[in-house]
Amino acid sequence: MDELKRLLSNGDAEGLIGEVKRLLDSGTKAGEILNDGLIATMAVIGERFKKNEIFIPEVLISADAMQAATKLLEPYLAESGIKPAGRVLVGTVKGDLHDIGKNLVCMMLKGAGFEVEDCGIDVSAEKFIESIKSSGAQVLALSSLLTTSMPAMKETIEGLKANDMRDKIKVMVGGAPITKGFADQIGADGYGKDAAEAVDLAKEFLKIEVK
Ligand code: B12
Repeated sequence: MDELKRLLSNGDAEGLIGEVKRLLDSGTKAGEILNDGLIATMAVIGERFKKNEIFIPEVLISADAMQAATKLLEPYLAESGIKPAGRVLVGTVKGDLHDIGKNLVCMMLKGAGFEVEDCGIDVSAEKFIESIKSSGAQVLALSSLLTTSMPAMKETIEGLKANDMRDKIKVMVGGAPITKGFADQIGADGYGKDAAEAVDLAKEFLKIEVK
């Protein structure tokens, strides 16, 4: 498992895939590879990112490698009946096309074992509501990078209320111009300053122990 951790930390996708295959062949359980190997390492990467010890490019490279390795494990995990930590719907709100931070949030959530549905960019309140209904997500993560798109976060929360859905889903907001004060003001359940905090919030919402 040490080699797997090293390869993921270095973002070596090819090496990581080879190591995951080797571990599976040698009888290591897919759940063990996911939880003790990949997720545990992504948590360390998230912490280092939070402390500014590593930066976005490194996180993106490791997150990509993690996604490739997770894909490989998917059929085994489905077989062993391991349940995902919860389902999160993620999107950049209406009027906003920025998606780098939103993609990072998706990747870190996936890395932490959440099932993630990415609604994309420029997503209207109506589209979010439709997607919540069809996906049964427990958490909604909204991203905004423009001061002009911030009101769309409020509109989305108002839309949930109008559809009697507000108490059925936890809402977190984030993005460069967003603050805790703004999140409180629009009635969001939480604000995260980075992708690692998005994971902490999702765990908190779903009462999963934060390591
Ligand atoms: C890259 C970029 C672009 C790219 C976007 C490419 C893409 N695929 O996303 C392009 C060139 C397309 C672009 C376009 C525009 N941009 Co621009 N863009 C940026 C820039 C330089 C970087 C943004 C970025 O990706 N940062 C890196 C990511 C990783 O950080 P992040 O998004 O903040 O995400 C992190 C956290 O915020 C958090 N997070 C993000 N979302 C969420 C969600 C949740 C739930 C949580 C918990 C956390 C979280 O986690 C992430 C990881 O840590 C910023 C400058 C800046 N400093 O932010 C300007 C900036 C956001 N853009 C700006 C502007 C004005 C525009 C344009 C209007 C320019 C124009 N005149 O056309 C257009 C708008 C288009 C539109 N309708 O959206 C302004 C906004 C100013 C304002 N007050 O609103 C900025 C601040 C630049 C500036 N200083 O003027 N832009």
